[in-house]
Amino acid sequence: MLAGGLSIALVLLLAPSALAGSIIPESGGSPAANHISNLYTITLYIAIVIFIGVEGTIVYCLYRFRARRGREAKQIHGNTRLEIGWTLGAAAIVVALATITFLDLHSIRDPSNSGPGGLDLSNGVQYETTGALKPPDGRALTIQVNGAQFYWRYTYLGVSSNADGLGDPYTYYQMVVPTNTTVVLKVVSQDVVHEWWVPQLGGKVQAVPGYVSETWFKIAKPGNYKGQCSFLCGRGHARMIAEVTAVSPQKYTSWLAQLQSNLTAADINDENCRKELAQGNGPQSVEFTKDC
Ligand SMILES: [Cu+2]
Repeated sequence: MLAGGLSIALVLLLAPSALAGSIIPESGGSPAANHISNLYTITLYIAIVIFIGVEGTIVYCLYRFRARRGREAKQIHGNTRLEIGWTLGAAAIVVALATITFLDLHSIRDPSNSGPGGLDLSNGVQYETTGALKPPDGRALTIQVNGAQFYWRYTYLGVSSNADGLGDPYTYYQMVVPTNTTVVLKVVSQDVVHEWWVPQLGGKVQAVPGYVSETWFKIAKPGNYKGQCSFLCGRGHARMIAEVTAVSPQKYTSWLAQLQSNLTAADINDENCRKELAQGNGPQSVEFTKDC
């Protein structure tokens, strides 16, 4: 009996770390992922207790009531009290799990406000999210995630001063975000259905052509969080890897300014090349800019 109790305690103790990433989802990056992981852990604990109880009873009965010479099995039919007991017990477990899940659901789905030390969005109307998903104070850094065969492109919305909204800086593969800041993602696709998933930051979100799906995360500490498209989207699907890099708000601001000036410089160069081409200077001409 003591050995049984100890082994149950050991399994319960080791389960989360041993099973993290396989049965229990990865977490640690963002509140939503942590809540998802907690729900799985609670369910797993209950399942382990039930598993050990049922299997233990079976093994005990096999031993205790095994066939012996001269022994005759008692002929019984049902046990109303037991049957009502385990029906009510099972129902109570299901109701408890459903209640816990629904109580926790809003912490997974709805963004919370940015934490102290996050990116200053106080005067940044440009960062304000306009979709359905927003934190209570309405301020979140909004980034568009565009799925395409076979890459992810991230557009840092509201940064450009262009009236048409075009000209916002963008990156491929790696998304950079500030720590302690609520980031709302607007997930879109330009060809087929893709699925954005960085396990440590939260659940999966489908990128469906013609629709804008939203999700959010808030990363407490700097680091890299790896992800991958999780919806078979064609033969290059396996190459649709993603990375979210969290840096301090100061680093983020200077990184974004650098990105913007790099893109502007590339645009000016592009424009010059086009002018030279229009003047009849081709790549073979001496005047043609080297960088074209
Ligand atoms: Cu894919």
